[in-house]
Amino acid sequence: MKKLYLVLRSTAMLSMLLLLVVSCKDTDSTPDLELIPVNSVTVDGVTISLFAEKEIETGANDFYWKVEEGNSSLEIQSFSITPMMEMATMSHSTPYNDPALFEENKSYYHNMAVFIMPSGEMGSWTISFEVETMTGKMLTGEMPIEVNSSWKLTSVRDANNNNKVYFITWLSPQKPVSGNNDLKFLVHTRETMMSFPAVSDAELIVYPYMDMGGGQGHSTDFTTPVAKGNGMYEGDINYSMSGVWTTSVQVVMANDTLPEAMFEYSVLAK
Ligand SMILES: [Cu+2]
Repeated sequence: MKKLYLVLRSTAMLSMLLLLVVSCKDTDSTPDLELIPVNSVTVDGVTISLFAEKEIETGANDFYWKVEEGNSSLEIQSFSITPMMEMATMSHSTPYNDPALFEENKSYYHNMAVFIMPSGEMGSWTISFEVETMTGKMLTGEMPIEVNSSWKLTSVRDANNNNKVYFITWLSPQKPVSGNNDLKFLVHTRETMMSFPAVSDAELIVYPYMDMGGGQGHSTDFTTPVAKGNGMYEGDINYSMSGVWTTSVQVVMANDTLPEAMFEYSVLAK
């Protein structure tokens, strides 16, 4: 009798534990996702809202979208966007992908956009969108956005191939600190004003350097970023000092080596 009681008791405890685990998982979601609202547009009673992790800037930006009718998420069939910059004599897009359901928090759709130019006197950015509802209704609209300039994007031209332009994006660290950091780059090229494919089969030559003045300077420990697909290159870097650093990046392709792209930025003390 006592044995049965113990078994029952441990079963009860186990299910309580399970319940705890399950409810922890349920109570949301993405505690480290801190988003700022960017803009929102309402079409036919459906509100499409854009959120981001930081002010939008040149280089890589994670976008989080909500599609809501009233105050609740609206189920949709498809969601596509096109970022466009209107300039005086021409217009162009930028490297981006379309929003897909954000698995970590399904009230959002997520995509990435790499802005190659800041907003300003040269031109302005809008994102046009097309959302298809479950009943097949197409909701289309345009959302103006402001893109700030940053140090995280550079471009170089391939003199041996019609001056084809390549965009090198500093993806990580977004906020460099002394000690260890992931070191990630994105590489894209431009086929047309609307098409900016990722360059996934290159090798990078990277050199971090700190100028100490008076002709003195030094590098630091790092591992060279290697291709991971979709234009992504991943390595790491261990900054030995805080202060101003430069990092040159050279893209080496099968038949060609591009000129050096240079990033200059501050490393904060940890
Ligand atoms: Cu432009």
